[in-house]
Amino acid sequence: MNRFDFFYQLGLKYPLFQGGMAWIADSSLAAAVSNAGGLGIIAAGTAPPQYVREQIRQVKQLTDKPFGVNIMLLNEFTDQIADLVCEEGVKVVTTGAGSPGKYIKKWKENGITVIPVVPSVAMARRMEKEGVDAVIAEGGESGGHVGELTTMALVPQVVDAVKIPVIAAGGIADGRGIAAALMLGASGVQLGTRFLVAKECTVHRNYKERVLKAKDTDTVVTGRPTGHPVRILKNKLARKFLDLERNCAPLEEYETLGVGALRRAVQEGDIEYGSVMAGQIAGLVKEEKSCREIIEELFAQTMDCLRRARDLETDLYPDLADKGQEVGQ
Ligand code: TUI
Repeated sequence: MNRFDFFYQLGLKYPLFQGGMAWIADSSLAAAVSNAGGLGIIAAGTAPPQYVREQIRQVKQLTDKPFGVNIMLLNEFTDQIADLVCEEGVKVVTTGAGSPGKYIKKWKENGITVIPVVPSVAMARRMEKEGVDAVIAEGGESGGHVGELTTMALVPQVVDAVKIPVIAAGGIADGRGIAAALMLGASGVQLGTRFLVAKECTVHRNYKERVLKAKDTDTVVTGRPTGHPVRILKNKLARKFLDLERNCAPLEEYETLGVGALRRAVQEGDIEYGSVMAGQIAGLVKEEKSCREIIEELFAQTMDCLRRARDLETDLYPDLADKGQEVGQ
């Protein structure tokens, strides 16, 4: 067993998942990622069950490769979607924004590989005990709903705490990030922001352009007082959210401001008053490419980094390297 076997057993060419971005990760994006050798994921987000079912049926038409469904546990239809993935024969389910505890048994009985996002060691341990197959350790650099810890701090602590595979997410958009995640002990990675600007991503053109022109400091976390902090690109909506925080506004006002905001940005292209979710790594994302080009470039860069890491060893300890040569190692 090597640490990538988990992904090969799922039928993937690369240890890479595409993030389940609500209203964005549809059958078009998921099929393109799966066809390129990663795991494409359809996001249920806050959508009704019928939408999710349609997307699942469409993705089956577009690829014969494995794909997954991400279930966002704050969705009011979660119970129905949890059943629907069993009915539709989905092979992999990832979850976000809560604990999938009560669904795990049924999913496992239906042969589903269950992989929750965990924001802490405690949650990772709990999920392992409840029988999940792997965890996604997602740092707060990521876009959308975020935890407190950074990827750099979270991943190695989760790796030490559990025996199941750990997939790193948050702040990764190129091969350097992937190589770093592997160095932290992760078995694979999940990327969202990089795929926002994939050719096959159907998000509104304005959203893509906004991500392409983002710089490092352009994201901000909003909605902390609600207990559901969300990282978005700075715009008029973000400023309004921050005003609410400054004025200690009642929680209902966040709700009013947030309702439909993501959909407004994704579908209507309203990038001023809509919620433009993206991770801190958006500043690194400069080119629209196909999913295949993105994924092949990512792993070419990763291999390059890993080869350079070998050179670093001798750069760091030249004496040891000389000694190694002397004894013919
Ligand atoms: O879920 C995400 N990212 C998301 S979901 C989303 S849709 C949305 N829209 C409006 C408001 C809120 C969400 C947009 N982006 N990432 C995975 C993730 N899960 N990040 C953090 C967590 C998490 C947090 C707490 C997972 C489990 C958890 O457990 C708490 C507990 O103990 O139950």
